[in-house]
Parts: sequence; C-alpha cells; structure tokens
Amino acid sequence: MKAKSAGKKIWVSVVMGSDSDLPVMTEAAKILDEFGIGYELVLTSAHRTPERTTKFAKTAAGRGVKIILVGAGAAAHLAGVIASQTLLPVIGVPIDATSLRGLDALLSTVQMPGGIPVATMAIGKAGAKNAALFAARALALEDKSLNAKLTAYVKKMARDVEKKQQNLKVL
Ligand code: RP5
Repeated sequence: MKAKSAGKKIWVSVVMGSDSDLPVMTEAAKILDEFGIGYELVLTSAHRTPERTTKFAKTAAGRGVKIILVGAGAAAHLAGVIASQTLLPVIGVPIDATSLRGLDALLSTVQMPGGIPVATMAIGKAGAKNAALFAARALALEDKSLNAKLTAYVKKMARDVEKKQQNLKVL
C-alpha cells in the first residue's frame, strides 16, 4: 500500500513497527485520505531497527511533518522511543498482535514516564481511526477548510444514528 496523498505536503507520518500492523493502520490512512491530509507510511521498529527509528524521529520535523501516528504491538516501545527523539506530538495506537490481545501494547504505549508524552488511543482499528481524527482536529486549529470537513463528518455521524433509530426492528 502506498500513501494516496501524492503531490500534497506530508503533514502526518503513519508509522508502524511491522508490516503485520498495516491492516490496522490502514484505518488511519483511510481517514487521512478522506480529509485530504497528506501523509506517509513508514515501517520501522524500535527493537529490530533502532537506528532507522532514530533517523526517522530526528528528521521528521525538518521534513515538515506535524504529527506522528505510531501503531505497534507486543512490548510496544515504538511510540515512546520516537517521542523521546522529537518534539512533534506522537499519537500511539496499540495493536493486538499477541496472545495478550493488545493489552501488552496498550500498557507499553500509555504508561510513559513523566516528561515524554504519548497520546494513546484505543487498541486496534478504532484506535487507528481515532488517531487520524485526533490529528485532523489538531491540524484543523489552523485550517478552516479542514475544520469544515470535520464539522460535516460529525454531523453525518449524528444523521446516521437517527436513520438507524428509524430502522430499528426487533430481531
Ligand atoms: C511489534 O511486534 C510490531 O509492531 C508488531 O505489532 C509485532 C509483531 O511483529 P511481527 O512479528 O508480525 O513482525 O514490533
């Protein structure tokens, strides 16, 4: 899968620790596509490619990236390791990759020691989707057209619930 934002400025890095995380992190990419936000997909591991991870973290801001989304499973140190090497905001997505079903990744990602923040989303696809929406909300602070798209998105969700209410039937 390639980022579909060719020609756009890359504002968001969607990072993952393994290509096995891609089915989950695709949910983030879909939202960024929907909102027309330029992004890149980056594969790097805190444990298997520590130097590559450092190089990515240290160069992201200089390349114009504004927010980093990080999906990782198991002993998921990737978001914290990246956050320790950049001042960009980092949003972590715990991935369900082991027999602990993502609880390991959730605790590894969320329990950062004071001083290095990682905003941590829910485990799995909902977390990946919300990570992108959270990034969109942050970027919308300085982008009126993005703000309008988010407003429309939220209104459509509410309309969809109303429609579902009308179609509720006892099974
Ligand atoms: C983590 O280990 C990755 O983020 C992935 O979720 C998990 C398993 O990786 P693979 O063994 O599938 O490459 O570093």
